[in-house]
Amino acid sequence: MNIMASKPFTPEEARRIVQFLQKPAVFLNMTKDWPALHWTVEHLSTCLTERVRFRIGKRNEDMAPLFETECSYIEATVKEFLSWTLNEGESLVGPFSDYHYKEFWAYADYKYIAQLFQDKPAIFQDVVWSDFGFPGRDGRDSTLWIGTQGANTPCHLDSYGCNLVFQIQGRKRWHLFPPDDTPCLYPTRIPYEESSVFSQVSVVHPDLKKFPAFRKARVHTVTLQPGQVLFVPRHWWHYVESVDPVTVSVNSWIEMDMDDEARVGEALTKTIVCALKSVPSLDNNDHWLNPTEDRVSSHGENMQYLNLAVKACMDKRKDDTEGWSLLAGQPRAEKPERNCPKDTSCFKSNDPSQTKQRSDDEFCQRSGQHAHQEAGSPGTSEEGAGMHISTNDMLEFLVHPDVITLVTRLIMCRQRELQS
Ligand SMILES: O=C(O)CCC(=O)C(=O)O
Repeated sequence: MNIMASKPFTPEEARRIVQFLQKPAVFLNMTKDWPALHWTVEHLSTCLTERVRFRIGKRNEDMAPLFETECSYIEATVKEFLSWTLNEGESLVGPFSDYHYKEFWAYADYKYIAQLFQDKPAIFQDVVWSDFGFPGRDGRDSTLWIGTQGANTPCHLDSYGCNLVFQIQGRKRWHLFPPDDTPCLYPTRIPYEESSVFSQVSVVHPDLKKFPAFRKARVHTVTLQPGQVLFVPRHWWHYVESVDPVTVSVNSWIEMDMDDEARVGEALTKTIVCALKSVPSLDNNDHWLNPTEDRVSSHGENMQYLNLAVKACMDKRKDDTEGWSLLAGQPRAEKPERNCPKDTSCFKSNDPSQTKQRSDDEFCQRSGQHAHQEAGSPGTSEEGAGMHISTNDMLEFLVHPDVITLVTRLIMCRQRELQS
């Protein structure tokens, strides 16, 4: 029998599911013919011979999440990792020698396959995301995760895109929460990582005295088995734990239209976090930068990044409006694509651009931004052909009375919660 014919969805059908579904889902029988199905740790130990960084954590049942800033790190080959798991740490030499297998877990997480296999590009084709309707998307656009039992990723949401996760070896348990549950998950940007918002709650052993609203969070759990593909919709929170002795998975984040605006939010967050955390002070000497971040960027770099993000958003908005009037009455998906690096051309938000623009305009009017722009004063100051946001502009936005009121309310809410 033709394996392709026995797949439950055509690429077009799978893509539409990914495009419109607002809940997590597991795809079955979509990967039977994917060569990456053979990427077990044994196999990877033969083709991935360079050392990679493993994150090490202690197996325990803490009521606080183990953030990446609190883990240990070692460099080891997959072969050394494999023998650590096989010997269960008995008579060990080498990079894992300080870590008893029964006490610790290890995780080579979030590894860009494009970097791992840069000298073996043929291997990229082992991962066939084109079966999900994303032509040309393969291992080059994916990350690899290799872990032992107990290896976990703290609960977080990804700011950009949605996610397809292919489980290859062993099983992983996913705990997912909808975006509407964000207040119940006590979001934090420390540790700071661009594109990840962490939860302060250890979702498997929550401290309900400290985080009472977590009681109301609506968890969706699934244990992902080898061969299955999990779809994680945009902004769903997730905590992930390996439940078998060895696990391997590969994922790919799929870009979405809304990422442009999210990029502005991320640039703002980075600018504020870096500015405040770079100030020497007694309460400012914690490990706040996630190890996945290279370094602390300067204020100048952050403002430049912010300006680029805003410009990309405005250019897109212009394109969308023009596209809409050119194709009046046509669905947006018909509009010629410009901004997506990959072919995600029909992968659009459900928001018609006009509705979004109207609500943006109303918001601007309410917050006084139109008046500013028309008067040519702060909000956005002119510079050359474009509109440059300066540090003063940014300060003005941040100390806007509405923002200050919201922050005041958040402070008071937390203090009241701590008191009760
Ligand atoms: O597999 C994991 O441990 C976490 C994966 C993850 O966070 C993601 O794919 O967004």
